[in-house]
Parts: sequence; structure tokens; C-alpha cells
Amino acid sequence: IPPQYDCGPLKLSGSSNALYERHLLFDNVRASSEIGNRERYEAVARSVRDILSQRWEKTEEVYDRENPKRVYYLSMEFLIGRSLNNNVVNLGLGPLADRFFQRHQLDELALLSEEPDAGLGNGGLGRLAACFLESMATMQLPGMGYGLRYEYGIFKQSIVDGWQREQPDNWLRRPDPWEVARPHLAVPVELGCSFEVRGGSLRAIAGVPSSLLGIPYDRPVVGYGGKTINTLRLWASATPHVFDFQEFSAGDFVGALAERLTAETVTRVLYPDDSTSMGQGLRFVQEYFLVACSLADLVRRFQKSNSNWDDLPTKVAIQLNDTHPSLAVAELMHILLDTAKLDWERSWDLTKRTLAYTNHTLLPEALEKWPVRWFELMLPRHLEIILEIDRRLREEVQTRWPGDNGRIERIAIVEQGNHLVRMAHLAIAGSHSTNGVAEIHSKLLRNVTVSDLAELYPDRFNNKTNGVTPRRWLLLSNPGLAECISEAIGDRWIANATDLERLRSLADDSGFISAVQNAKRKAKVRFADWLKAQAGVLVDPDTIFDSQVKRIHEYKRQLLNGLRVVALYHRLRQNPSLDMPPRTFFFAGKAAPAYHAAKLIIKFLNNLAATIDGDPLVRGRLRLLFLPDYCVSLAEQLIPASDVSNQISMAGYEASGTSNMKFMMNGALTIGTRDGATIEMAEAAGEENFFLFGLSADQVANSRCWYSPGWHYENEPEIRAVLDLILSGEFSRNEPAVTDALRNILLVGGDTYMHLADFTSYMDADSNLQSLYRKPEAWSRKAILNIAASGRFSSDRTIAEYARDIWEVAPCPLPSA
Ligand code: DL6
Repeated sequence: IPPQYDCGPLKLSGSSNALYERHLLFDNVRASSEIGNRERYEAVARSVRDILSQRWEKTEEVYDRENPKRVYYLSMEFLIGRSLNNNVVNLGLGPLADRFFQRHQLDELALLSEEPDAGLGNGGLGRLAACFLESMATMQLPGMGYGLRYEYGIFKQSIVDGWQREQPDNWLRRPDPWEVARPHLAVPVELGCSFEVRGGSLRAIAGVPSSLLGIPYDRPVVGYGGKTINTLRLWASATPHVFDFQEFSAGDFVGALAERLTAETVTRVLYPDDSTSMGQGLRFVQEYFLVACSLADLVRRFQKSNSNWDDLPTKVAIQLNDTHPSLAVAELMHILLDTAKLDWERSWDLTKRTLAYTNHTLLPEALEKWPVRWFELMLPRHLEIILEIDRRLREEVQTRWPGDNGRIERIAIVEQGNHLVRMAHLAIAGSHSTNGVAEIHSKLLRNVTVSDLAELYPDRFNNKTNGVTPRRWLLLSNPGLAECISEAIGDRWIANATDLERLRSLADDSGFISAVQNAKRKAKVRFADWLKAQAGVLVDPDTIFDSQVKRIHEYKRQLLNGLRVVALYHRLRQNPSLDMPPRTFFFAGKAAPAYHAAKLIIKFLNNLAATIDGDPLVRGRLRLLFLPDYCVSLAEQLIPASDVSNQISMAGYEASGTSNMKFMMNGALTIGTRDGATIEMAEAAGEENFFLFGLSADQVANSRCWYSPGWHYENEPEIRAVLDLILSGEFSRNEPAVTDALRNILLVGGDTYMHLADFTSYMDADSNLQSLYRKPEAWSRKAILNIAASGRFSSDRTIAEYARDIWEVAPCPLPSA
């Protein structure tokens, strides 16, 4: 992808001050004495949107005129976070904004924190989608995101008595200054049944077709340099019939509104589970709603500039982010067969060449399967199409491997007996590309999870290792380090992250080492100040900041990290004069509300924190903090401040990970297992610059059947001491249920995620880490080598690979101004 196209600076019509003052007055119509930070934030954000509007509109105009091949990224999740600072920086308005804040005597931080996080995602998958959109805009690729405009994003987490509590995230309570509603582009969506709300839940009425309306809300996606401004289009559900006036006149005032309420329910809330397909009918409707709206919209755009359906794959690439939008296979077939009136062969060929699928997990419980009867009820035509795809696929396998009925059943789309549609199989069969998100993940996907399909279609399978945008995750969130890097090697790295390689030669330069150390210290102090202001919690920047932040899941093994903290605590208590650098352990992450084991882990960590805090013997030497309500904004504060990144999943289970890359870019050293993209990161930086430990994915697979946690308990004294302490109720006084549940996870239940198998090597790696920390120069040298190697994990690289290998799209730059 050619790196840069110069189309001149943004043109400002009118001064930014005038824009701001106009918004402040006319949007509020209130005396200035009554105006608070929220209103000021809105006025600033609207002014920035005004500034970018022409370029945004121009981008679409150029795409319309040039008619390039476009990419559509379909995703049920976009974890955007805040936009104001990101848009200001990417538009190159940083200096202007500084002067502006000064002139108006505005507290920049207070104002920025008025913006709620757009939390339209659960974790890595949704944040990846947001990074990808930003990279596409930066690289001037004609890309567009399609998602849902959830009224409630990922729940707010609070901790009460150590337990997670969930509160709704009403992020749209105040008007969102970034979105532009486009009701004139609304799309009808037909369903084979109707719905009614009864007893608080949604009930389907079979045989009575109904329709919904998808209303698009657009958000700008500003590329770095402000040249291209792409669009994220989010669909909100509505009813085409606003109000039943007859019912209203007959006195049924609530009934008259029921249809509207039911329709709006579809995009009311994001499902807060990242790892199970929960078998919820509403989720199924959400997925179809996204697919139907987005395909209708992009087909309409395609038809505006193209008259031949055969051009579809040369003008349109649709990437399916996980199986969630994989109904697109049936929907596109439906459009081509029933609207365009093409025959089956041609429709199938066009469908496959247009669609591509990314798999993000091997966890069997997360691989979606939907009941056939839901299709019968809601999407009968799609079911016919899926059954025909299934019939032909079975025939193909039968021809290739005659009589191999077992193989036919393993490959089939419709699981006989259970009457389920395997959405991953549908996505693989109906697309030209299936990719995993790190080398090891793609290998396991191909060799284990869907090996039969991979044998049938070997050319479709490929790997695209994830990446993260260095704009948000370094330039914006760690200005001190960003500045120190730019002073050393110039600022080309911002849009060309491989330039960071040039830092390698500075790893032994004492001047650069101390600059990096100062930047880390500054980020730690900044985080400590922020935490104090946010939560009144004091942390000591002179301790090692050791972090594990991600969704709480057994396979991610926050519990293993907890065992490590217990071991260190135990060591200190046994030997108070032990020489150990002081440590602060940070945990943050949300558990799916119905995932009891994950919630128990949160409880245990909070109990542990309280015991350590209450023990004067370890005060100032050991601290554990569980930071509530993990979100993009919290990550932006904590990651730059961290010295140590924990990536400790059971090998073979973390598809890629992306927080690992953010920590690496910010100069944290990783203590981790050989899993996901961490393997490639260690290769890039040199394994000697990582603290790798634990069983490999092969070892895990080979030892699972005979693994015995009891053996480790009996034979490894520190494990026994740690477990005895936990099981004695030391951290859960008067809470025997907590202790029993932990005993069950770690011992009695067989320790499914093999915490005890990896514990000792984790502790050994931790000891190496402590020794290195005592040599600040050597530590910083490794940190620099990590930053230098992190360029490969920019989402620009990932997107360049998708663009070249899967989408075959090229940049479509705006002409020079
Ligand atoms: O690809 C983005 C992200 C990966 O980095 C994580 O390793 C992976 O767990 C996550 N996958 C999901 C899907 N469901 N589950 N579990 O969120 O994708």
C-alpha cells in the first residue's frame, strides 16, 4: 500500500472559536453561567465535526466518482471508546486545540472525560474492528464499517463486597455529537413471523410476517493526517408503523405503542458475553438485522455505479467479523437469486468471491449454531437456501470421498439429529477466504477445529495476525513516550510503524535509555494521579506496575496470576526481610453476567486485595488492585504506565490477544505463555527479551488426558503452601462457598485450565523478572527492543495484508486540495 498521499491541509471555514461559541449558544440556548463541562464538550466535539464534515463528504464523493473496489467490514461489535481526542490528533488539530483550550480557560482533561466511552463491544474482537477501521482510513482505503447502534453498550461494572455488579450503560442518554442520522436511507427488513412482548419477554407469533426498519447512523472514521474520512454506519431498529391509532382511540394506550417498543428492542442492548453463543432468539434477530440492512445498503450503492452483477466481486469485498454476520451468505444468495434473478451457479460463485470470513476463537462454546426451527419461523426462504447449500456440499464430499459418511456429517452445515445450523461451516463454505488471527491460531483452526473443511478447501485458509493502531495506543495514550521516540527517529513511525525498528540501534544509548525511563516514570505518575482523582486510590509509582487487563475467563487464567500473588505474599510473610522489589498488581476486566466461575475469580482477587491491604507486614511491598469497569479509556491510562504485561492463557486457547501488542508498544515487558500472537511478538523481539514460561499448545494437548492437579499439590511444596493458604479460608473468611468453589476449580474438578501445571515455571519467570528489574539499564534495554519490534503489530500491517491477499483493494486517495 503506498504510504502517503498529500492532498493539502484541511480547510477551516470560519475560525474554530466562532464555531465553538456558536454551538455553545445555539445548541443550548442558556446563559453561559449555566453551562457546564458536558455542554462545553459537546460544543467542542460539534466544532470538530464541523471542521471534518467537508472532508468526510468529499471522501464519499470521490469514492462515488472513482468507483473503486470497496471493503465492507461487518461486525456485531465496534469497541470505539472516546472519539474527541482521537479525531483532533488524527486531523492534525493538536496545536490548534491546545491554543483553543488555553484561550477559553478550559480544563482539557475534565472536558475530554465528559465523553462516554462508546462501548459497543465486549473486548478484543470489537476493539480490533475499531483499530481496523482507523487503519483503513489512514491508508486511504475505501472501507466502511457496518454495525449496530446499541442503545446500551457493554454494562458498567462495579464491585460490591468483592463481587461484580452490572449496571446498564446508557451511553446515548445525552446526544452523541459524532453521529449523523440518515433516516432517508432507512432499509426495510422482512421477517417470517411477528413478535409480541408478553410477561416481559419477546414471544414469536408464527406465520404472521412482519417488518422492521433499519435507520442508519453514521460516524466519521478519521484517518491519520485527516486526508480520508471513512464511515462507520450503525443500524438502529424501528418499526415502519409508528403508532396504531385505532388501538389508541379504542383506549389501549399502551398496546398502541407495543409494536414500536418491540421493534426497538432489537438494537436495545449489546449481548455481554464474548465466549458463548447463548442461544438467544433476540441475538439471532440482531445478527440478521445487521446483515439485511448492511447488504441492502451496499447493494444499493453498488447498483448506483455498476450495472452488471458479475462485477460484484471486483467492486465489493465483505469481511465477516467472526460468524456473527455469517447469515450474509444466505442473504446475498437470496438477493442474487430472488431479486437479481440469477441462477444458482452464478449466484453461488459471486457470493463466494465477495465474502470472506475471520475466525476469532476455537472455544467450542463460542462457535455459533442456530436451531433450524428459528430459521423456519423467522427466515423460511433463507432456510431453503441453506438446505440447498448443505445438500450440494454433502454431494461434493460424497463425490470426493465416496462412502465416507462420517466426514460428510463432520463437514455438513446442518447438524443432523440436533437440527442446528453450524454458522462457521456456512461462512467457510460460502466465502473465498477463512483466516485466523495469529499463526498458531490459524494452524489449529486448520489442523484441528475445522480440519475436514480445510482438507476440502485448502486454498481458502490463511492467517492474518492481528494488530493495533499506534495512533490511539501510543501517540494518543502515551504522549511522553511518543515524543521521546519522535525526537530520536523522527515521526514517520506514526504512519509507518516499521520505522520503530530504528530504535534497535539506540537500545544501548544511555541518553535514549534515560529518556525512555523518564517517559515511563511520567506515565506512571500520570496514571497514579488519574487513579487518585477518579477513585481516591493511591498507588506508588516506585513499585513495579504489573498488569493483567482483559475479559475475565478461566482460559485467560487470571486465577494463575492470583496464585502468583498469594505465593509472593506467603514468601514475604515467611521471611519479612526477603529482598523483593515492591510490586503493585493491577487486574481489570469484566465477566459475562452469567459466567459464575469468572465472577468467582473477581471475588477471589478482591478478597486477596483486601487481605494484603490489611496486613501491616507487607505494606508498601505488595499491593493488588482490581480496577472496576475496564474500558478503552481505562486501558489508555493503565497500559502506558505498566512495566509488566501478563499474557498467561493456557497455550492453544487465546486466538491472538491484542492487549499484548499495546503493552509491547508502550515498553512493558511480557511475562507470558507461548500462545496467540505472543509467540510472534517474542520471535520479533527475540525470546531473550520476553519472560516466556509454561506448557506449549502441543504439550497441553498431549498431557490433558493424564494431567493430575493432585500430583502437583502433593509434589510441589510452594503449590501446596499456596493452596493450603487459600483453602484454609485465609482470603475468604466466613465465605466457605468461595473457598469450596476454588477447591473445585483447581483440584477436585480436575483443573481444566491447568493452572497448577504452569505455576512453577510462572514463578521462575517471575523471579527472572524481579532480578532484571534490579538492573534498570538492562530492563530498559529490553523495553526498547520490545518497542522497536512492535511495528509489525500495527493494524496498518494487518490491513495491508487483508487488502493485498483477501480483498484486492487499493487506496483511493482524495485529490490534492
Ligand atoms: O481477534 C481479536 C480477538 C483475539 O485477540 C482474542 O484472542 C480472541 O479471544 C477474541 N475472540 C473473541 C470471540 N469470542 N470469543 N471468545 O472475542 O478475538
